[in-house]
Amino acid sequence: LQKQKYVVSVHRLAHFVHANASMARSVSKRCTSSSSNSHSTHVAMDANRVKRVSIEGNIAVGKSTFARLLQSAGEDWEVVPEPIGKWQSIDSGCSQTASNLLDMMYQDPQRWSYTFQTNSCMSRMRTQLQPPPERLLNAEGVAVQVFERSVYSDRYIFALNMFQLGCINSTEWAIYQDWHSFLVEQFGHQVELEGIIYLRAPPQKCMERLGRRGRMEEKQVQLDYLEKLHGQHEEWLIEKSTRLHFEHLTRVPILVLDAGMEFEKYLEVQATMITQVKEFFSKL
Ligand code: DCM
Ligand code: MG
Repeated sequence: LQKQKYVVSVHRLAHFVHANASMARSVSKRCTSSSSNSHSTHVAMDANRVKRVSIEGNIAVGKSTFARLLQSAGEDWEVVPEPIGKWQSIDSGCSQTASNLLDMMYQDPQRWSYTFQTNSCMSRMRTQLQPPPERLLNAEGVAVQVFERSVYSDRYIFALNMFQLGCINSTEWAIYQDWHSFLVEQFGHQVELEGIIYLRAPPQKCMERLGRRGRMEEKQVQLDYLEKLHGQHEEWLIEKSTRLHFEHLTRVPILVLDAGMEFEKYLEVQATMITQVKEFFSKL
């Protein structure tokens, strides 16, 4: 009886996932079903799935600028910005003023890094689960949802870096990794990516751009912090030496774009980047 109950609930879950997701995007062959005749339907549906790609890169490398460029270049693409506004304004319920967790984290990283990383990853999960807009579902060409960063950079760049710096202690790190793996596995195909674009630039360039954009919370950020984050990106996306915990992530294709140039200013550089992106998307 127990077993039967389990089977029923798995089927219910499968139905629930299907009913919800199929309205928005197709359910994958890798998702939940074990019955062989639904397999072919899922394979066929998978081909129609809106592709999901994240833009990764150091702080102030130009992700938002690049995202705007993408948004204006492709009608079948939707850019989903990083939910940074939420981290700057946490509604604490009881007090009148919202707290700025981004600022608290930079002011006192030992105290607030774990809390910040929990909150940023949680809000990112929500963002990454957002169904694509209607127009992408009816797109003629390759429809792509482009996310500014992902639950993977949250863990393998920022949280890992904070742990290595000693701002997240080993107990917090164990807890973080535990719920992160649990959530990613639970949501499965819904949070998987089909591709990653890595905007790569020397940390010194990012430092200049960070100074220019002048975000109040980032005033104390030093070059050596950006160098560490650069190293994390290189280890994950170029050297591939970061230990990953999700099999699909080890197979995701990566497009590396040189963001060392001031691409905001040069139309030819932008055009070349867009051509590379189009080619990359067409193969996903
Ligand atoms: N950030 C962080 N940890 C994360 C994600 C982001 O500390 N998991 C911080 C780095 C930047 C800001 O949030 O200060 C995002 O800015 P940007 O989009 O320019 O990288
Ligand atoms: Mg940004």
